[in-house]
Amino acid sequence: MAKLNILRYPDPRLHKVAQPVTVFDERLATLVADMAETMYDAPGIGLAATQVDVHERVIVIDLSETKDALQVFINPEILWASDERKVYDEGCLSVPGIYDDVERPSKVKVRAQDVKGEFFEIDCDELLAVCIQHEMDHLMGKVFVEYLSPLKRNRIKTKLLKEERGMEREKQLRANGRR
Ligand code: K2U
Ligand code: ZN
Repeated sequence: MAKLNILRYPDPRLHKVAQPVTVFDERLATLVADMAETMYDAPGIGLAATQVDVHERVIVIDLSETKDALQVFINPEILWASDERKVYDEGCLSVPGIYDDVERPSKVKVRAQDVKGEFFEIDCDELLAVCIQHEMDHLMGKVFVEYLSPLKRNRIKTKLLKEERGMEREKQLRANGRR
């Protein structure tokens, strides 16, 4: 297994639309395993393939305290969403350190395939409903900051670009032996 690099907003690759998975083979199983390892290491409770620069419709989620209840959603689609909506203070592994309120349907019914290609349906509520919708946005090239005001989004973009430049400078100094 391998830890994969998680793209950081505002990397343009986060806005690519993922393609459906058509071949359920060892490569896919390895991708799922690598995504799970990357998610647990981050740590996070969900991860979409888009975030690791793989533009296929693959999501991993684990809401368990013991981190031993991995859920895999391949080619997920929402069959039904409640009229009732709830606000959740969302974060994102691609937007580190930023949390803000996002309103979404409180319940969704999702159809997806497992890693072997078998179809299943699941009724999602509470945190699973929030997480699956957040991840499915990623597969459509959408990052949660796009639900925020342009002012907030631009401030987040500026902050993360400044951090990125600082990390690049630090890496350069270490490479030159000056740190
Ligand atoms: O897409 C991601 O970056 C994964 C998110 C999943 C998530 C987003 C919003 C709300 C719930 C889940 C990361 O896991 S964000 C980190 C995190 C960790 C624990 C609870 C909530 C968010
Ligand atoms: Zn995210």
